[in-house]
Amino acid sequence: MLERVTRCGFVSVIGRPNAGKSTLLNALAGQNLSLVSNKANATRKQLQVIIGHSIVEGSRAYDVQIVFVDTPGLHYQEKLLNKFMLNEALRALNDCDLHLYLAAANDDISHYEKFLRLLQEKQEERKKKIEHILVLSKCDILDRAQLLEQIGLYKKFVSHFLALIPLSVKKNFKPKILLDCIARFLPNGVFLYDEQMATNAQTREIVKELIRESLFENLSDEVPYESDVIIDSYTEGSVERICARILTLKNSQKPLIIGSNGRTIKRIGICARQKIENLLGKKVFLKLEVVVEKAWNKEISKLKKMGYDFRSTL
Ligand SMILES: Nc1nc2c(ncn2[C@@H]2O[C@H](COP(=O)(O)OP(=O)(O)OP(=O)(O)O)[C@@H](O)[C@H]2O)c(=O)[nH]1
Ligand SMILES: [Mg+2]
Repeated sequence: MLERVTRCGFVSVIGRPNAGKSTLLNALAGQNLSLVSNKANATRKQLQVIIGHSIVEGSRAYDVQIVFVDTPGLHYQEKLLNKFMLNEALRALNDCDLHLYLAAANDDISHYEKFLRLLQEKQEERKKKIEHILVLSKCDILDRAQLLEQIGLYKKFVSHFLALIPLSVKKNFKPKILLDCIARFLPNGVFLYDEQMATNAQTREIVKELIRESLFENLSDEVPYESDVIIDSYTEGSVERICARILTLKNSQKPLIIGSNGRTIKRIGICARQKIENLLGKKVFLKLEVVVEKAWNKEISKLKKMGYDFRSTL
């Protein structure tokens, strides 16, 4: 008879912009909770995705609650919003029990070396070892020989990581290998969240992200980067009624979002509505409005109103 023990811990998903962090979490959750884009720097703030898993070690069975923390890509820019984003990533590095560092399979290894230097600094500051699993993401973009070569390069850092896991979310994704590995390294403890919960985020926060995802899909250049979304009202019913405002920085961006005869905003609306309907499994009425809000991303107080609240970290 196996003795049953519970484990629970926070696991950050950290790495360079576009490494596939949010895609991995959506694949683990089996639903699109986190914004994904082929454009880098899409995720702006932390999002928790909660996954249950079980492993057996010796005579014990462990039921494990893994609270993944999606983070913005590690990047250094002077703009206030980018500083907030970096802060979010570093905060996770301070707060979580374990870290998954995602390096895209074709990434230059110098970026991982830079991450190790960052870890070293944090460890000295906190006088505590900060453990991570190295995940080589997007392995489908390399052939077998290239992948083995790439893994070979990382092997010289073997004393720094707990495990190296190559994976692709797009091809033969096997979550068990990754989840088994994480479960081994989390502390024993009671579950922090209800087992039914998939995320700690409120539905309206995820809806905001799905609308932002639609902006990334339908707009080019800097417009999605200089835009954000506010959910003005959210009324539940047989049809969910959602009114949202798309904020953008400059007068010249408003016509780009609306498009000639309103074609672009209509496309954005349909795209976002379908994503929200998929998430909620019910019909949605979505009303979008575009407003120019100069400097929405340039002052701490304005960022806070948009849900980007600088908290003490560093
Ligand atoms: N080929 C391939 N593409 C992937 C894989 N995982 C993610 N992608 C793509 O990589 C791009 C970036 O994915 P995201 O999940 O948004 O990356 P991210 O690390 O969260 O990016 P930021 O939030 O900007 O830091 C998207 O176009 C994904 O479809 C994979 O396993 N294989
Ligand atoms: Mg992301």
